[in-house]
Amino acid sequence: MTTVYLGLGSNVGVRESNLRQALKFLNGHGDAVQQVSPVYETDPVGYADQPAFLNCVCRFETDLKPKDLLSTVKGIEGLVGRTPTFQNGPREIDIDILLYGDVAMSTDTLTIPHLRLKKRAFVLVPLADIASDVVHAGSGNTVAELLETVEGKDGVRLWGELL
Ligand code: PH2
Ligand code: MG
Ligand code: MG
Repeated sequence: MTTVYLGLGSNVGVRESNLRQALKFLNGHGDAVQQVSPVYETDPVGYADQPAFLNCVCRFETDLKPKDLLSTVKGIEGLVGRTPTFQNGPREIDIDILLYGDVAMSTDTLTIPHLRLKKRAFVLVPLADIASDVVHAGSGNTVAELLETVEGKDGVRLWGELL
């Protein structure tokens, strides 16, 4: 089993239900969600003219290889009702592989750790709630260290708990 951290986000439809459904489907895949961070309401990053997101992070144990995990989370996005938009655009659900054990890898379709993780307060704030001492493979910094210097933390506001 490998410990994986997944980032979840939603800004279309009933955002909370979309996050809950995604976590439910993740549990149904023979693997298990071990921990879920608090949920934050976050200002959109990358494309401003869209509703605020709800974001959270979960810790997930899996035997799936990175590529198979990617297919699995894409399948779950479809089950939750994700419809195609554009890069950084609005979405019913987004599930991103943030960290996969201590793996650092990059292919055409998948980069681990997630490419923009270090720059995104909406990921680092919830990630630090459940994984502050975990090391970001690649940079060697802990999540807590990355959080200290990231910009945009004022756009990330505690919203509540899902579980
Ligand atoms: N996801 C994006 C682009 N911008 N902004 C916020 N606040 N939260 C997100 O989850 C998000 C975003 C692309 O995946
Ligand atoms: Mg994303
Ligand atoms: Mg994504």
